[in-house]
Amino acid sequence: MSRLDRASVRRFEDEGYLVVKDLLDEAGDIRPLVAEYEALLDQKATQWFSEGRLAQSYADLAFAQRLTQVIRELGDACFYHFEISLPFDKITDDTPIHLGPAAFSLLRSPRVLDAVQSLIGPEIYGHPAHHVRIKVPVEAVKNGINDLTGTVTGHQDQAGTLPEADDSKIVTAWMAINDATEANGCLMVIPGSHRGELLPHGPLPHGGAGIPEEHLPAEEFVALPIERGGAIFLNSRTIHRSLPNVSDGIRWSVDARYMPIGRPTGRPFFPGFVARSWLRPDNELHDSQAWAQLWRLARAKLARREKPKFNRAQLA
Ligand SMILES: O=C(O)CCC(=O)C(=O)O
Repeated sequence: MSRLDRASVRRFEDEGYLVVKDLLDEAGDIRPLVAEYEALLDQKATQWFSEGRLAQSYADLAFAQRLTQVIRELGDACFYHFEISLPFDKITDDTPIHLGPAAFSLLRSPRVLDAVQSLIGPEIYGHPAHHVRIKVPVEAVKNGINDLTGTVTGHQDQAGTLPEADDSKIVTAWMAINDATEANGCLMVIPGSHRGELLPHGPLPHGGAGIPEEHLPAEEFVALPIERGGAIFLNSRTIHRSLPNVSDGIRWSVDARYMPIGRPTGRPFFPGFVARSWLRPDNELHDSQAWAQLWRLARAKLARREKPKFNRAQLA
């Protein structure tokens, strides 16, 4: 059981975020995901080398260096092959997405769901906004502002959904797959900012989208370094960001969102799933193949329709 104690729940409510050390299970949550990604990178690098897109397959490099070299050569758009969600734009039948069993299993981690249950109750819907982010050293990316592989500008997650979800009580669980440090671009928050309104979001002068400088509150961002296996929970109005990775390693995280079952997700074109239900346990989705199929169907539908409006600012 990884339920949160009352003091932690109160801290989350007061501050709009909560840091929980050692939440993930090394054997059950982290190692299967790492192994899945090592195999995926091996498959992709081998394929891209055989297609003449990479100078080498870099099979002798460790995961972090190999991914960094692949992104250095191909650009960060290749990271969509490692991402567990679809982009908002230009979706075709071939748009890459990774729908592996270990990724789905992490979204259903009982330890994460126990903590989420302490925040929103036992009827838990897995919101479709979930991402794998691997921030590579800033020197390896031409476009440093990329919310999967680089800098993430200040924003509130509420801006990433349609207004219909404003009362859906969506909670973000940000999970550290390796140590997140100030040097490699850990998450940063403005404590208490969830008590304010949803601020304007839009394209920013130096790239990306988020809250324009003039609308950011005067309070400082606080860095939240956290070790592998830890998690940070965020209220959907907590302002957060992350800075460039100036280390020579990677920063690897998975962020998922959860909400009470039966409310609008604010992302109606992407599929969610029942993660936990005490009332109707039969509705829980346990099968990663079925989850993958939901995403493939969504992709096929989106490839055949006009670009829908996903959110207010086209932010993740
Ligand atoms: O991981 C990051 O750097 C940013 C994460 C984020 O913006 C989110 O989880 O909403």
